[in-house]
Amino acid sequence: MTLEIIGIAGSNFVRTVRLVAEEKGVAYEHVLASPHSDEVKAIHPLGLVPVMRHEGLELSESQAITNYIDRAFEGPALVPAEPREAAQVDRWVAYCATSVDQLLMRQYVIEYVFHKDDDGNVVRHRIDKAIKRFAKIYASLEKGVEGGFLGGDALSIADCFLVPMLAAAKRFPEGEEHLAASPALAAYFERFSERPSFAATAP
Ligand SMILES: N[C@@H](CCC(=O)N[C@@H](CS)C(=O)NCC(=O)O)C(=O)O
Repeated sequence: MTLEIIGIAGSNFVRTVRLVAEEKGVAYEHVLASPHSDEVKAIHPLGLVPVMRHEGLELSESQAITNYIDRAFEGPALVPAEPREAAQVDRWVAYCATSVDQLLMRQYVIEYVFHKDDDGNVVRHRIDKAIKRFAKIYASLEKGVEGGFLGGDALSIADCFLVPMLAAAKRFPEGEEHLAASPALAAYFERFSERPSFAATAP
């Protein structure tokens, strides 16, 4: 049975999982379903996307899903076999899925897209609070991609976590400015955005 990746196209974590499938060359069906829909709640206890189905296996949590796809299917390994190299990938995945996601997605992009005051304007003080921490996080990512990819010299799952968030933040002024001011990160993003997987998963 075909791998089913379930969730909305605009979710950074759904895009992460789809990027991993695309980069592995794994055929999959993208099933559109909203967070908290019955289909999603049947797999994730809190109704969060992405969730996945494959040959009787139902799985939630993007880190578990990406590792499953990497291990279960043929195609280029997206986590290195060498333990120290794998540790670097694990470290950047954890950092992206927690700290980077919290700041860039939850406290910034979602503020711009979903949270408006009674007049329909963005809540400026909440965005201003988030962008105070941008310099530190973009500097850490700038250093992280110095080997060509995040945490190493080959494409890995870590890149599939980072790129959707950079793309989402770039849609808004401060995200675009901080990316442009980070030369290695901007070049990395430019290179990745030319990959077929990037176009195939665009929201
Ligand atoms: N730890 C989860 C987080 C998933 C997550 O936060 N998904 C968001 C979309 S990017 C969601 O479903 N949000 C709905 C909500 O928070 O109510 C994972 O890595 O899969």
